[in-house]
Amino acid sequence: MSDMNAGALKFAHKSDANPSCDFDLVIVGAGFAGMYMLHRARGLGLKTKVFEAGSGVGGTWYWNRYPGARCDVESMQYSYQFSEELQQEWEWSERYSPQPEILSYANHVADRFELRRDIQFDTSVRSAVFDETAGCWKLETSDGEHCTARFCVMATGCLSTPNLPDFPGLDSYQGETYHTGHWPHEGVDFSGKRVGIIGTGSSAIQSIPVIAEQAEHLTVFQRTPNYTIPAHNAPMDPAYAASVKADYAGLRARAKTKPPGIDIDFNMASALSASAGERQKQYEAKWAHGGIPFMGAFGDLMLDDEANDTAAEFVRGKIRDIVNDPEIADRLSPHNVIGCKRLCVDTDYYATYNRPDVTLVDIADDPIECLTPSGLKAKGEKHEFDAIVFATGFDAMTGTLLRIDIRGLGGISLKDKWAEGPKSYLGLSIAGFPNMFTVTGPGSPSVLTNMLPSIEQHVDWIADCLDYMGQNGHERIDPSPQAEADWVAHVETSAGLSLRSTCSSWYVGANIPGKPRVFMPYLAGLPLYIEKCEEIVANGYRGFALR
Ligand code: NA7
Repeated sequence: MSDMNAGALKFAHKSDANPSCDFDLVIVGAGFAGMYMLHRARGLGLKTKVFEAGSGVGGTWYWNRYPGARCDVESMQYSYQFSEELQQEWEWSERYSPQPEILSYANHVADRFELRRDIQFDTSVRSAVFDETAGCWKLETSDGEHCTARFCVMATGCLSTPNLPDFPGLDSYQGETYHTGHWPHEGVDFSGKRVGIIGTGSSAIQSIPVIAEQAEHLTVFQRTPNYTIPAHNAPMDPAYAASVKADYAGLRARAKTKPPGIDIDFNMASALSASAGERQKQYEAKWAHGGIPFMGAFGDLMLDDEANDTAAEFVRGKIRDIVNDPEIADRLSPHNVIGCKRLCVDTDYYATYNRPDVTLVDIADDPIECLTPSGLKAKGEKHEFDAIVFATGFDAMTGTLLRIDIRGLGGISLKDKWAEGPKSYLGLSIAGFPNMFTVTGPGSPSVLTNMLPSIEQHVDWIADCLDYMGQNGHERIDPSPQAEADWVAHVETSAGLSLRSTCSSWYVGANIPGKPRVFMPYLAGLPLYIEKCEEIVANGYRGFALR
């Protein structure tokens, strides 16, 4: 069914290049990255196997089933573009897709391209060790199975290892507990229950209004208030969907020219040069449009504190307008840089605090003391709950990779190599770990962009590289330590140019105790990143040792 690789050259050397390996390629993870990698690998004729910890495809969208879970990128853009037939035939029902629909889409793709036969579900990879003599990656799975592969692609996702803080007394709590990132498949009915939720990040902001509708009482424990912009979600406008489909290639091409890889309007004018009236008009228009494009209101919002604060103050004004109790509105109002932590996109979040059955507890200066058998203790007060929801985020970008015992040349472990922060070349490969690739790894734009186009760009780059190696008889690829160090320095310099790197977010690992504080994603935007990737290829894979 593939219409992408119809004309692709077959991999010249296949497994006969190294008959001592069981597979040409092992892919870890069957989310959107792993699925597309498998599809491309098949087009190259590679003998490929995928290991997936879940019982189905979809990765993050398989696990994150909390009430209200929804993508914050519009449906028409949060989808694969590698197959024109696929993007023409799939119908999204809402402006922003809910999790179940994204998961249905992932399953549809798996069926349509017959991916399942090469995916082993319910299996995580425990270790991956490079055997220098055989030139194979040796993998061990959670079942104690072993296999070897010439190449290994880590498609392990950026938000796939939930963070459950080590609250004192955690085990003593007798009620139900849930983590937004690992939600029960059968769903949860909170009717008639007293529910506590810890955290006010994106997952909490999406789930709080929905849980509040159900629960007898909901208590929200907020450590840091967050900015959120209304989604104004609605059923998909058929005329809009048709207009996109009439020129899908045009939309995709425009998106590639924008830093976040999303076709949205950016006003490059300075907020500070505009009059107060012009600013208000522009922010109102962006608020009415909804979602992440709010940050495209002015060109200097992420460059200048004063400019940023004009947008922040606008949102604080909206909070004051929406929330009836001025004291609660004040508690909900963030005073850090807007857009520094990932901007949230919501449906009725602030208005939910007008409900008599919702309580906001500010724990900014007074952390949760402990969990108790019947609830938790905070600010000296005991709260009793039938259920506690941990909306406490993820060990993002590196957490999943570092849970696997990955060892490269000389037996060096990735954990040791990354002890002071992740180091990679292009976010795609790691010096000393030959023939291993990461999709949307640290050092790539990944989480700062629309993930699906970024995933496709990475996978295409990796697949083209494997093809090139096959055509040219190369056995091994490894970035040079110098090229890697230069890229790490470039990623760091780019981060320093934006206000985005100035706060304690999961982008810098601040949410995980002991995690090195390094701004992990590449901040210079997708267009520049693509340009650099292409330039490196055009120069004979500059920075890589190929042999
Ligand atoms: P986030 O954005 O990391 O949010 C986690 C929330 O949990 C955040 O409000 C944290 O407060 C809070 N948190 C974490 N640890 C604690 C402890 N120990 N005590 C109290 N509160 C805590 O994760 P999400 O799942 O909401 O969203 C992740 C991404 O998914 C999001 O950016 C989108 O890309 C989709 P903090 O802010 O650290 O003070």
